[in-house]
Amino acid sequence: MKLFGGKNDNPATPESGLFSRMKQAVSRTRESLSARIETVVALTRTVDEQTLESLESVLLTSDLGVQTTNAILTALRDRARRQAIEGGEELRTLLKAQIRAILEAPISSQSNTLPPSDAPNVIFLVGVNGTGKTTSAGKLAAWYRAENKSVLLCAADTFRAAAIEQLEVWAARSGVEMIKTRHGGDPSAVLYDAISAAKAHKTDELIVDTAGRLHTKSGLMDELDKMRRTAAKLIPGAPHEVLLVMDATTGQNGLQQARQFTQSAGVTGIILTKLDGTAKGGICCGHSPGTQPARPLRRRRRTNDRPAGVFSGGVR
Ligand SMILES: Nc1nc2c(ncn2[C@@H]2O[C@H](COP(=O)(O)OP(=O)(O)OP(=O)(O)O)[C@@H](O)[C@H]2O)c(=O)[nH]1
Ligand SMILES: [Mg+2]
Repeated sequence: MKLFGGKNDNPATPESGLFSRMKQAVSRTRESLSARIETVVALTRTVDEQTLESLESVLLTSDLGVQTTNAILTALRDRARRQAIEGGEELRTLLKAQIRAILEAPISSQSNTLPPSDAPNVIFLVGVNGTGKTTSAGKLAAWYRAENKSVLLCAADTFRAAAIEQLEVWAARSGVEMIKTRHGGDPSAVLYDAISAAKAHKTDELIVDTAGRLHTKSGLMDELDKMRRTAAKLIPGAPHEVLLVMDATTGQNGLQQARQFTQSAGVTGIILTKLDGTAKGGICCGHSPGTQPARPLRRRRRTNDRPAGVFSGGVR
């Protein structure tokens, strides 16, 4: 079975293939959080302190984090003091409203810029080792292809053995071209070539796969900075998106990762991977001072149907 289907598959029906499978995959995480909440709500006749404590424990063990859980519980307790919460049904409605308010809060700081209409949208995928950057580059390429966009992949992970070949497989699966250099080559040089090619061919989306790096290693973070400067020199405002690829099973530790990458790499959004595993998903709503929760990735053309599991505007 082909993961993405052939390049001639009808792009008008992406739901039938990859995307319905992606929705299915992440549903386990959604069900895990909902099912846990449901166990509290379903048994609730009257909402008392004991109910709220049970709910608190569910939210904490679902990776929402202490600050977010506190914010939700404070609002619920406040409401219960002013006007009794009638029962499980009302508690569910209030909780839903709380979580929605967190996810829909306006993004406070800089938002990713849109590229000029004749320039490629340059997307960097960054993150620590093994989170799913290359896999996500392949998935994004397939997603844009299904939307009839022209896509170019840039193999800027010249560090890890076989990284270039790995992306090459994804490029072939998605039916898109790829620009590469030799193993050990300068990532900024291959990026320069890729942007030049994307500009010359008026490519819509340039997706740049970068090497995994620890956010604590300044030399490696400097390399990312050099890539950002190279992109900006060729297209003012580029990269237009820097997506931090995070393994959802990382749980709350991911926040620290996100904060540091945001500071030094100008992250504009987050891709949460491995939601098909044991991730509880609460990290999507997790936030603390100086950060914001993840939200569905905004589309350049202002529509609203990215593949499930992709989030943007995450931690700022
Ligand atoms: N279950 C699951 N596995 C995934 C997902 N995304 C990536 N993987 C797996 O995670 C492993 C690492 O994925 P890569 O895409 O190579 O990760 P990377 O961030 O590019 O890794 P480095 O380049 O080495 O830093 C591979 O075995 C992938 O198949 C996902 O959403 N779900
Ligand atoms: Mg990789």
